[in-house]
Amino acid sequence: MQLNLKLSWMAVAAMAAGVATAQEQIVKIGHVAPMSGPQASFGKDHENGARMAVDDLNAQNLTIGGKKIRFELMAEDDAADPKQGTAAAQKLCDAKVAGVVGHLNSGTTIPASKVYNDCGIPHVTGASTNPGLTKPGYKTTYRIIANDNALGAGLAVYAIDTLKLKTVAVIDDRTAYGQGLAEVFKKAAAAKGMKVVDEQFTTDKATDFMAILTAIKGKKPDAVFFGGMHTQAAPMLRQMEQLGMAQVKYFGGDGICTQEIIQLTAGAKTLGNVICGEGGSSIAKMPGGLEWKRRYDAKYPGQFQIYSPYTYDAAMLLVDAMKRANSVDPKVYTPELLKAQFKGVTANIAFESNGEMKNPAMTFSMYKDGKKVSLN
Ligand code: ABU
Repeated sequence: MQLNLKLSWMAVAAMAAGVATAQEQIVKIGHVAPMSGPQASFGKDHENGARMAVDDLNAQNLTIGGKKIRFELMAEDDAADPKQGTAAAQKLCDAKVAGVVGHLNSGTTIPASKVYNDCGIPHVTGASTNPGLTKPGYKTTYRIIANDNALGAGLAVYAIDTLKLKTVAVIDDRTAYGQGLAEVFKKAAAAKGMKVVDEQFTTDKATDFMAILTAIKGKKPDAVFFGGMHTQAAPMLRQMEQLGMAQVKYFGGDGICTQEIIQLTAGAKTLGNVICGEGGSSIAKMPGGLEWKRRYDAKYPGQFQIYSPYTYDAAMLLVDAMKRANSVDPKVYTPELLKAQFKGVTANIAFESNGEMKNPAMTFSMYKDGKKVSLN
C-alpha cells in the first residue's frame, strides 16, 4: 500500500515536471512561423492557434495505439526567411515531430515542403496561399484556405464589377506571396479590361514608399493593388494620405487583412480605402468561429490577427488523422489526411488529391470607423 502510494506520487511529480510516465507517450507537433522581425505579430497569432489546439487536445486525455498521448508543441522561428525556413524544417525532421503546423509565409513553406516530403512528415498550412505550394504533388503537403488564384481573381472581379474601377497601379514586395498574388490580380484585371497603368516593386522590409507612390500618383489610377503584408501596407497607406491620394482604393490579400493594420495606420483615413480578401469565412460565419474567438481572446488577449483559427484547425486535423489511423507514426497516419472529413472551427475540411482544400470560402473586408467589416 505504502509502495503503491509512493509510485503514484512519483507519477504525479514526473507529469508536473513534464516527463512522460511509463504509460504515456509524448508526441511532438512542430510549428513554424516568423516569431522575430517585422512579421512577429503574425507569427505569434499563428503559434497561439496551434498552442491552443495542443492544450485542448491534452485536456481530452487521448489514447492512440493503446498509449495515453500527451502533445507538445515544438515551435521554431523562420523569421519569414526561406533559408531559415528550411533549417527549421530540417530541425523538426531531426527531432522526429509527428506533424507540422505551418509555415506562415509562402516563401518559407514552399522550400520547406520538400524537406518535409523527404523526411516523410506531413505539414498543414493555414496561411501560405501561393498556388505553387501544391504543384509538386507531395503527399505530405496540405492547405486549409483558398489559394491566391482564387483571391487575386476574386479581388479583380470585385474591383471591376462591383466598384466599377477602370485603372490600377500594382505594387508587390517580391516575395513568393506578394509577387504571386499581384501576378494573378494583374492577369485577371487585364482580362476583364482594367488598365494596369503602373507596376512598382518594393521589399518585405521597406517602410519608405514615397518614391514609388509619387510615380504612381502621376498616373492617376483609380486603385492601387498591393501584393504583400500589412507591415508594408500600413506605412504605404499613411504615405498615400500624406501625398493626397485619399480617393485611391487600395486592394490586397490576406496579408493586409489583419487587426494590426488598424493600429499601424495610426488614424490615416486611407485605411477606409482598403478592400482585402482572405481565403476563408469571416469569424462570424465559421462553424465554430464566435465561441472559438471568445476562448482565444480570453487566453491570448489582444493578440488576434488572422491565421490562428486555421492553425488551430491544422493541429486538430493532424490529430484527427492520427486517431483514425490509431497511430502517431507519420508513415501510418499521413494517408488518412487525404481522406479527412473534418468538422473544424473554420470549416468542414476535406482535400483534393493535391492537398488543396475542397471548396474553400473567400471573404472580402473593408475597414470602417477603425473596425474590420466583412463585405460578404
Ligand atoms: N497568405 C498571405 C501571407 C502568407 C503567405 O502566403 O506568404
